[in-house]
Amino acid sequence: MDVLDLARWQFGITTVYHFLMVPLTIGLAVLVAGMQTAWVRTGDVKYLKMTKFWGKLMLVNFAMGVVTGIVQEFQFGMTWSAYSRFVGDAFGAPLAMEGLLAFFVESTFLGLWIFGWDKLPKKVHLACAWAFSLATVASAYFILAANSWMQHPVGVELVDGRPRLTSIWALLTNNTALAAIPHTIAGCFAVAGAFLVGVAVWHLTRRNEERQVWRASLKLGGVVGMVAFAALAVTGDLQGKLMFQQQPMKMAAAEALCHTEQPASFSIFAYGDVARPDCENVKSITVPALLSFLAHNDFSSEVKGIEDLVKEYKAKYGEFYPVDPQLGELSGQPIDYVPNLPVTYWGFRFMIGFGALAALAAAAALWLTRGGRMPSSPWFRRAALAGIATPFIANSFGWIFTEMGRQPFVVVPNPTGVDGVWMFTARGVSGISVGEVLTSLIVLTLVYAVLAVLEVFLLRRYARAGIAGVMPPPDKPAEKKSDELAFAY
Ligand code: HDD
Ligand code: HEB
Ligand code: HEB
Repeated sequence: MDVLDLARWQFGITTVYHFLMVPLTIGLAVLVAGMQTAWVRTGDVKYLKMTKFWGKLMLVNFAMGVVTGIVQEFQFGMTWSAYSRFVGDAFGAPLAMEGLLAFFVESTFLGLWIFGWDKLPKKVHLACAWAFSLATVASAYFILAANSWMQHPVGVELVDGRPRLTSIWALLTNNTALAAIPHTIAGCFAVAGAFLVGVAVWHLTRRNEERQVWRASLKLGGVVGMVAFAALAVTGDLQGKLMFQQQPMKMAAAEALCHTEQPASFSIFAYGDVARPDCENVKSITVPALLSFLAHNDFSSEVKGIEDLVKEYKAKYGEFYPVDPQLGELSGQPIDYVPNLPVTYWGFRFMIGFGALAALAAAAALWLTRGGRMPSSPWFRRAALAGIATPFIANSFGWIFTEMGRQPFVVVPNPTGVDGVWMFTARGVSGISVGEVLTSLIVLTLVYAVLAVLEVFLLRRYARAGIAGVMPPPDKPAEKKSDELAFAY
């Protein structure tokens, strides 16, 4: 493996890992603020217990999210310095906004929330919860605006071979971003919903305590999970339509659509050698004309296949990489414009498939527990716990598809944008040695593995402790005091 491969693996591993924490933080933060609102409005102690219990899990996960985020940010400078120089003038701005605005607001109000339980007026304290959770959403907005700019650069001019921002507004209202943000946030709620259902079912089937709290959590999680999936379908459809215009190769790759079709059929299951871009041996079970509909909202339009797109790309962006030692093994070699087909094809289907599974699991949990029922089979508990994983998996595949589908570009050319604002991934990597990347790859993977173990250990521990772990019964005031300190860390 050369520097490029290692650097890509490193970014992929660390960032997929970061995105295990992110959706749980965002989804839980908003739901916890909602629970606290319910408590302030009704005075029902059930909601207070929910706020404290889920709030604590959110805090543990948030801490991990921050650590994993900080560690992976180093990579921009370390392994992707050429890329960072290229994009710096364009999306340094949203990233700075993320850091300054979102992170300061996040941490300030989170601090006030943690320490303010008995000190701040109830409503002010509640406002802190909302300020914090909305700040996590704002931070998602900025970082997704940056990522969307890589997928579809807008709002820049080319100065001395580098894009320079002309309009921050264009960047923040990039249609790619406006579609990706609700899709991603809905994915966060899918994660939080499944988490609530899984943990609540665990408690309901094991112990006979605090049933009201767990019932309410289960219901909330189930409903949120189902609504989230509906929102994912609507926003995903929008993104699909944009992608046909903005990154036609990514969509052709998602479908392993080798030859241009009119009308184009949607592939459900392909078998044979999906990895071969000429599609010699690929057979596929298809729904006629559905792909045309996904792309253009009608059942007859043409969708371009990989073959034709490769020709177009070659004509526009060249057949060979320039001869340049910085490009390593790729120097002077033909440019492969086809993304990794098995990954994009199956990544797209796993995203949708695991998401659908999460929605089905949510619906099943609601149905099986309707009207006070509670299945006693251990399978119900196991299935609910396994269900926690499904939206995490869907999210990971969504990103893997999105990020690997844009190869070989790290900044994808905008078909209607300024000429020259694009960059090959091979061009973005730092001029460092294999040994250096290998070292950071191994160190980071180990650090993240340790963090993963710690995260699971802590979440399990606090999830099992239940309500007594955050709010001991009122008849034991002495314990209450020490526990509050523990809650405040
Ligand atoms: Fe993130 C924390 C950096 C992708 C959402 N991230 C976090 C921190 C850093 C980063 C330095 C700690 C300080 C802070 O809270 O701001 N994040 C990155 C980098 C990314 C990235 C370099 C991409 C390569 N992050 C990313 C995405 C999203 C978030 C795509 C949302 C959709 N990040 C957050 C968050 C965090 C956070 C919700 C997540 C977990 C957490 O806070 O608990 O604000
Ligand atoms: Fe990214 C890469 C995922 C976000 C930037 N990524 C990458 C990869 C993956 C990912 C898997 C690898 C691919 C290849 O190579 O093929 N992402 C991801 C996820 C997320 C993300 C999961 C969530 C967290 N990104 C992001 C953002 C940004 C980015 C936000 C910006 C800002 N990426 C990036 C870069 C890279 C990546 C720069 C490197 C280059 C390449 O292409 O690779
Ligand atoms: Fe998704 C991405 C569609 C579901 C998560 N998505 C994506 C894309 C598309 C889609 C088209 C790409 C974009 C670009 O690249 O630009 N989806 C879709 C559809 C569906 C879905 C159609 C059906 C319903 N998803 C889903 C789910 C989930 C997801 C369920 C989870 C849970 N995705 C995702 C993510 C991503 C995606 C995370 C990445 C980011 C963005 O947004 O971009």
